[in-house]
Amino acid sequence: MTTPDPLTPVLTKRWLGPESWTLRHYTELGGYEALDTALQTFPDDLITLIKDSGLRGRGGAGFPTGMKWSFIPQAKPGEEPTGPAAKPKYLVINADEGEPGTCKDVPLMMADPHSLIEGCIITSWAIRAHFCAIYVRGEVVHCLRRLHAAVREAYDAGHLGKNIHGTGFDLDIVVHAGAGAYICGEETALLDSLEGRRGQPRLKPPFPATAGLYAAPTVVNNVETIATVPSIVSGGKDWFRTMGRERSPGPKIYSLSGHVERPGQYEAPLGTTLRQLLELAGGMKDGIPLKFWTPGGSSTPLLTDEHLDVPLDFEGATEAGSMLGTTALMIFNETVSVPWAVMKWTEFYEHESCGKCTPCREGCYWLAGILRRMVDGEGTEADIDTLLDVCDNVLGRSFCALGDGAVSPITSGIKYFRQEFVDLCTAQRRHPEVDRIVELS
Ligand code: L3W
Ligand code: SF4
Repeated sequence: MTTPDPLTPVLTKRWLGPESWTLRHYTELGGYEALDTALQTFPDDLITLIKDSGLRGRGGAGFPTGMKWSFIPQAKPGEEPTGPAAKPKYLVINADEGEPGTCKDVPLMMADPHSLIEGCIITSWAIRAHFCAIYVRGEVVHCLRRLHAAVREAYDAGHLGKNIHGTGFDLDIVVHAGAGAYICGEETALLDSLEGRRGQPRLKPPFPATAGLYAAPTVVNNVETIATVPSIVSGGKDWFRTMGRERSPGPKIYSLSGHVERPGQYEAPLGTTLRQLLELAGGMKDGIPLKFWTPGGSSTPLLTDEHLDVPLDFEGATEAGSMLGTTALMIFNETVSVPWAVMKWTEFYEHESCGKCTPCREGCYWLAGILRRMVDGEGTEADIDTLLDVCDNVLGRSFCALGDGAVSPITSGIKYFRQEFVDLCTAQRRHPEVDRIVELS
């Protein structure tokens, strides 16, 4: 990773150090000092600090973090807890990074696992949890090993376990491996999976904050969100708000992949534009012009070269007709066929649809089938309207966000590049990429 302006290395500042993942490296650079500060702070004051900092969830939805923590039912000081406040509280970290193009949480956990662990301890103190689970995507075995080792180091150093830092506060962290289903990144499917069941979304409300893991109050937050917490405790809300924009403050890890000279993670303030990020990443690969891109994984509608100056924060991306999502920017140059790319993403959703609700289960199957037919040179122009009609019956009618995400590439692809779909149908011949694959096989 390079660090030219306007980068704001907060989360990534330790990544390039030798053995950056070790406790020794983390503490040499001030790690676990925020924990001491936090443990001397009344939990409700910590929640207020996070609320005032404006930190918003980094997993895709941008929900205000402090507000989510404040939903956890707590007994009033001096009163006996009753009802939900009497139940145990849990913290669950969504480390099931599976959104196509998204590659920020795994690099973070590989390079700097202690920032996540310190964030988990501070958050657990704030919400009064004594158990935290980190649910990691099962395929990233190297990351699981690294987390296990870091958690062990933290126990051995007295940052975890009983009587943390002599305060009487107890916390256990368990690192749990998922089994590779994309849907388990949806928070309630993740909870079902963690409880040992098949991961499928639950009806919301009740939200996990009131009925989550084992039906007890649970905060579910993304890795990057929680790893940001120690820096806010150390730096304060005003420092945090010096970065980013009024309603989307702070730094963000933008992951750039595809046709750029230097793909990778670039930490910059929320509101940074693609034009600025491309400069940091050395520009378009081989100078071939940009054609389309996604701001936050394949679930966020495509944008084009008209949108180079859109501020990439929660408001800016939405105003441009997309979503910020996970800030996984997939960049495609002029050589890429939109119908082909859209078909590949739709096949992903067809495969990952959990099958619980009809619009998504059947819709993704038919959408992928129609797109395959088009790419095989057997589509008709009427198929374009059929695609949009099916999308219309999936969007807003599915049980969870996967259905809405699945139609995003199709509707936005047709919105900006309809002629390419028309040309594919009128040419009545296989897409050249199919010919290439047939030749290769
Ligand atoms: C209590 C209320 N809690 C909302 C909580 C809710 C959740 C958070 C956001 O999807 C998006 C999705 C993907 N009382 C509450 C409340 N909450 N109202 O706030 O909730 P929600 O439903 O807006 O979003 P979500 O279900 O968490 C996340 C998009 O992200 N995405 C996918 C990313 C994939 C990854 C990955 O692979 N790691 O992150 C990309 O764009 O489509 O729209 O905690 O409980 N009244
Ligand atoms: Fe499952 Fe798709 Fe329905 Fe979500 S929208 S519950 S993934 S079938």
